[in-house]
Amino acid sequence: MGSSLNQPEFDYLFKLLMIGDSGVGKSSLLLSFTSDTFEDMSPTIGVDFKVKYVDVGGKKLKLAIWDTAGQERFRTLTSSYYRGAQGVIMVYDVTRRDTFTNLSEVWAKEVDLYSTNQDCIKMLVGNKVDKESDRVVTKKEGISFARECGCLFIECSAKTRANVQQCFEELVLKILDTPSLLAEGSKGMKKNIFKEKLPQSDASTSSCC
Ligand SMILES: Nc1nc2c(ncn2[C@@H]2O[C@H](COP(=O)(O)OP(=O)(O)OP(=O)(O)O)[C@@H](O)[C@H]2O)c(=O)[nH]1
Ligand SMILES: [Mg+2]
Repeated sequence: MGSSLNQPEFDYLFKLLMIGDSGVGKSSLLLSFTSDTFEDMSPTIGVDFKVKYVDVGGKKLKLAIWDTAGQERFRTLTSSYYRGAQGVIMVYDVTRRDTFTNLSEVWAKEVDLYSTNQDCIKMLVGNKVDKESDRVVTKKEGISFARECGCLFIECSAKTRANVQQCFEELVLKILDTPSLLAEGSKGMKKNIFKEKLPQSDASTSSCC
């Protein structure tokens, strides 16, 4: 019964950003997380965006997940998407070493440069662990790099969906554990519009332009 009309739709809105080289599986991970499916995808053009509602740590969360293009020609476009993100997911492909080395050469630098939340939580993700026989980047190397740049770390597979939910959940739990990212003024403001005093419903008082 309890009508949802006077209940806030969610407790927090978090903006998450996915970055990493082209072909590492960012869009596939996002699809795997939001739709429980895996299909062959075309490279992302510019940026894509998906919303998912989750219950984590006893909170109702709205996740706005920005999936950026890894291709170099979109790099300048990508920088503006860092604004206000509480979490950044840096993805590499465990079967392609260049995607791993580019994390320190390119992606970690971008995060430092463009991130506007200084406490923004970073998650390093080694994807495609289903291709174990083609693996060239060891788990130990991933852990070590994550430690170096203060990231969380997980290995997963968008294809088998191994660890995909955990990846997003662990990131979100850490955000929930970071007071500065929950504070009003950050983009993760508690959504309170149903509790806010609404202006008098008098058209003449409207300040809308
Ligand atoms: N075997 C395997 N293949 C994967 C996995 N994740 C993605 N792929 C494949 O890798 C290719 C690239 O995946 P995308 O998700 O498009 O990669 P992306 O990082 O979004 O690439 P851009 O949009 O160009 O930045 C596709 O052919 C996927 O099917 C995985 O976990 N395992
Ligand atoms: Mg993509």
